[in-house]
Amino acid sequence: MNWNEIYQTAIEWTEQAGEILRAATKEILQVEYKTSAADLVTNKDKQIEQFFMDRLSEKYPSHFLLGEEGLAKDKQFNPENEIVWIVDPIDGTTNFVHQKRNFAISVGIYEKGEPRVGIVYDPIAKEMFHAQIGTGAFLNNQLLPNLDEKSLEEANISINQLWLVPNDKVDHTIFTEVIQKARGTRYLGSAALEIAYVACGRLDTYIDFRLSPWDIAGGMVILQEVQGVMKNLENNSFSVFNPGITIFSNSNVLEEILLNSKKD
Ligand code: 2AM
Ligand code: CA
Ligand code: CA
Ligand code: CA
Repeated sequence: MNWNEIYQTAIEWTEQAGEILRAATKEILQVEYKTSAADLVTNKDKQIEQFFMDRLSEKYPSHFLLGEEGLAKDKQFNPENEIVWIVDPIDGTTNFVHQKRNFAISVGIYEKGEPRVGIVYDPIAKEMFHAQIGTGAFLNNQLLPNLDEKSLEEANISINQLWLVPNDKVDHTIFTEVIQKARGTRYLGSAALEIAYVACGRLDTYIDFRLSPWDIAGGMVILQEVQGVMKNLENNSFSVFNPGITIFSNSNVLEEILLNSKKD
């Protein structure tokens, strides 16, 4: 398996897909609801997933595609045995529709369940975060340094509104002390970009639940390459296929978060 070639090909395709999305921000979008009024999908989500599907079946017909829009879901595969491209065609669809920025294409390539390549591309900012396992992470052509030592009081934490107010999805009190002690909180609305931002130090931690493999598969490889850490608060064994309540973080900050979070 020529992983350098796969890595370069994935970057090239993601860049081409990004051009389609950049152009799409000037067009009229077809927007539909999926499960609720807060859960949007556009014709472009499907078009980009199809773009990856077409190219994969031509160049790497033995590789599988696991995409959010499920276009290839009839093709059965076992992630433990195969090479799978885990693709989120637009991560941050709400931002894509409302802001026309702050969204990304996320691609993670895994072999027998092990991470190999990760790409998170913001086509508006023209920021390509990319990594091949063992060879460092990059923002465009710049090698990203390993994350600095940091404390919670110096940390910016990305966390969404459900951790701040009572709701029926999560115990919103788990991170109250963490939020009180942190320097600041942010929430961007694109999981893939938020993980990439932790990897380049713009954020120090990203906390979320309800994540799916395509939200995190690309970012995880990038974060791992700068010695960032990932933790599933529910079962302690992190897997891209079962993320649960997950913390993506600078390692020192994670230690303090665990000391300051309410666990049962
Ligand atoms: P998406 O844009 O690809 O759907 C903020 O909403 C982040 O959470 C985005 O990365 C979004 O991905 C992801 N997300 C995952 N599940 C979601 C859901 N059920 N509703 C809204 N966003 C969801
Ligand atoms: Ca979605
Ligand atoms: Ca997503
Ligand atoms: Ca998506």
